[in-house]
Parts: sequence; structure tokens; C-alpha cells
Amino acid sequence: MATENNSSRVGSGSGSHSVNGDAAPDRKIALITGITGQDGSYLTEFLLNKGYEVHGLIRRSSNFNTQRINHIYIDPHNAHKARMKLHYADLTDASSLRRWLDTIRPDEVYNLAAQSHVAVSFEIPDYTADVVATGALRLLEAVRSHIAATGRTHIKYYQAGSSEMFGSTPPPQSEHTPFHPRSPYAASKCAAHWYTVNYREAYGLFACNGILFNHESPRRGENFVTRKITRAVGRIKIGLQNKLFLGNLQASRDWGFAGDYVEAMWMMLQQEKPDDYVVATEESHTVEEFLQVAFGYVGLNWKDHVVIDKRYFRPAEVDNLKGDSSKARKVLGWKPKVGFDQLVRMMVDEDIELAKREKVLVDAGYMDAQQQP
Ligand code: NDP
Ligand code: GDR
Repeated sequence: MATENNSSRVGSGSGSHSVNGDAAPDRKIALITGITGQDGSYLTEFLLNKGYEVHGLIRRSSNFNTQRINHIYIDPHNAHKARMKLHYADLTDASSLRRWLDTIRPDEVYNLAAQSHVAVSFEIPDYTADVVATGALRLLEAVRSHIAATGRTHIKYYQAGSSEMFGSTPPPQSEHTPFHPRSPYAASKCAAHWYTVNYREAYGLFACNGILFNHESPRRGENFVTRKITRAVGRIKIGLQNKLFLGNLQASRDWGFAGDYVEAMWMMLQQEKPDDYVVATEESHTVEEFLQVAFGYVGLNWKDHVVIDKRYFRPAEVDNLKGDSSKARKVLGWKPKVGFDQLVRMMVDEDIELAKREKVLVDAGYMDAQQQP
């Protein structure tokens, strides 16, 4: 993958009108923003298994950022086999969104792209709002104007909402719980939520907000607390690291498995009417409990390794999130399949294997133990 040039990975502007020429007439077409992220990768696998053709919008970066979807990538030159296609766009670039909608003509649009790190949103609030809030508005407006121009009224839109929108409102949090965001990220997600409701009410768009509580996996970004912990457990167990620096250990989160949550996104778009749904395990654990299970699983004591570092505390914290997902369970028939302990073990298992591979490189002198790939 790393040796391929970009033109073979993504549709170019000039070739754009033939991008869908090979789509089977009865095959559903999905467009995903944020396809290179954790959820984008699981959703793509899920939709490909359902027979969809999946188009993903990726943003330009100075290096390849498709690690999470490389295993399902087929060179588009092999056109009749490739059902996942990638195109350059950006949520900050409205023209790119409208152009790809017109070209791809999707049946379902999943807006997963975001500057999704809560702590980072305090550092880059303006950019976070531009991508998370105004980006959602740009995409909604692109969908609306695409429908107005083409008459394709059947398009369905999914907006990736977040439990962070509840912020300091006490649990259990459901669709009826008032929002009280505690970060620029959360406030931006609230705006995106209401833009989505507004486009549903004003233009009759089939648009759903999924209010998803934290969901994790071995593909979770390494600077979110769960993956930061399981990466450290793997590296400590294999002897590549000794200390783990963390912030607030008392925050409680309702942690589920990302693979289960992408199914709920799809289910929302298969309903007769668009609506908003909370998706959660309904079980909450502190960061400290996550540490106990993760370190305990490999026979280590977290207290021997964890050091509290003030830099990881946030200007405003969300203390306690625990969802009430009874509506999703009743209306969609959704329920989580992976429980908390199983999730932690799955992540630790994969990160131990990853650390073993790193150790081979370190021992051979190809990598410094401090360096992470
Ligand atoms: P990730 O951070 O793993 O992925 C975010 C994706 O958005 C990446 O593909 C990233 O691209 C892309 N992206 C970022 N900025 C832009 C931009 N300007 N234009 C286009 N694409 C961009 O997030 P997750 O997969 O974990 O989450 C998916 C969505 O769900 C996000 O909107 C998140 O806020 C939301 N959410 C997540 C929850 C969770 O627990 N995971 C819970 C609730 C909501 P790149 O790879 O180039 O960085
Ligand atoms: P969160 O996830 O903010 O809930 O947002 P994160 O894993 O970043 O933090 C969870 C809790 O852990 C505490 N914490 C630390 N967090 C990080 N990242 N790093 C640390 O070292 C650390 N130490 C303690 C935090 O203070 C917090 O209380 C995630 C993202 O995926 C959002 O995009 C999504 O919307 C919400 O989940 C639901």
C-alpha cells in the first residue's frame, strides 16, 4: 500500500464522472466521511458485507492515513472487484462535498468526520467548530441542494452525535436529557445535532442523529484513554515501557465496542421515519476501573506504572456518562454484543501482539524502544 501513488487510491477530478459507471444497478451506494477513522473502518466492513458499494472521502495529509482500511482496499484499476472507493474532500471545503455527492449519487450518507479529540478541542477550538459544526452544516446543505437539483429525495443522512453533548447533565442520559456541553468539541457536536434536526424539519430530509456513547476497539486512536492504556499494557508486559502518564482517573464512561455501534448507525437509516437515538451499553466504569481490568488481565498492578500528569487534565471535565438506550433497543432492535471486560481483553490482546512485533524491530536495531510506530 505504501508504495502506491495517490492517483490510484482516489478518484481524480477529471475521472470523476465515470466513478460510478461500474456500479450494479440494484446495489446500494453509501458515502462515508471519516472513512479512515475507527468508526469509518468498521462501518465500511459492515456495509461491504451487506453488499453496498462504499465511497469514502479522505482528506489530504502529508503521509498515507488509510492504515485502518488498507486490509479492505482493492486497487480501483481492478474496477469490477473494488467496492470501496476513496476520494479527496474535506469537511471544510463545501465545493468538494457537493461535487462528490453529484458524482457518486449515494443512497446513504454517513457523516463521521470530525476533529474528535475532546482535550485537543480546547487547543484548536476554531478549527474544531469549523469541521465538527460548520462541516456538518456544509454537508447537510450539499445534500439538500443535491436533492433539489436531482430530485433524489430518497437519500438518507446520518450524523455522528456524541454523549459529550450531555456534558455535566447527570446520568442516565437519554434522548430527552438536556445538553450541557463542556468543551468546544461538545458544543460543536450540539450545533451539528440541531442543524440535522433543522434540515429534517425544514426540508423533510431523512436525517438521523445517533447520540453514541464512547465506543472503543483495537483500532481506537492511540491518544484516547482506553487505547493509551492498552498500548501501555502491551508495551510494559513486553518490556518496552515502564511508566504510563495519565490525567483524571475518576471520570466515568459508558464504554462499548465500535463494531457493535456502527450497526446501530445503519439500523437508524433503515427505519420508515428519521429520528434521533441514544446508543449505549447502559454500564459505566471509571478510568481507574479500566486500568484495573487491563493491567490485571496480564498479571500487572496498574499502581506500579501509572503516574498522574496534570497536563492530561481538561479545563472542564465530563464526570459521569451512562446512557439509557431503551429507545434504540425497542425501535431498532439493537443491543451491544461485547461487554466491558471482553472489550478490554480484546484491546489488550491485540496490543500485546503489536508490542511483540515492535520488540522484534527494537531487538534488530530498526526501532528505538521509546519510539512508537
Ligand atoms: P476518529 O478520530 O477515529 O476519526 C475521525 C475521522 O474524521 C478520520 O477519518 C479523520 O481523517 C476525519 N477527519 C477529520 N477532520 C476532517 C476534515 N476536516 N475533513 C474530512 N475528514 C476529516 O473518530 P471515530 O471514528 O472514533 O468517531 C467517528 C465520529 O463519531 C466522529 O465524528 C466522532 O466525533 C463521533 N463520535 C465518536 C465516539 C467514539 O467513542 N468513538 C462517540 C460519539 C461520537 P484522518 O484519518 O485524516 O485524521
Ligand atoms: P472522551 O474520550 O473525552 O470521553 O471522548 P477520552 O478517551 O479522550 O477521555 C475519557 C476520559 O479519560 C480521561 N483521561 C484521559 N483521556 C485522555 N485522552 N488521555 C489521558 O491521558 C487521560 N487521562 C484521563 C479524560 O479526562 C476523560 O474523562 C471520546 C471521543 O471519542 C469523542 O469523540 C466522543 O464524542 C466521546 O468519546 C463520546
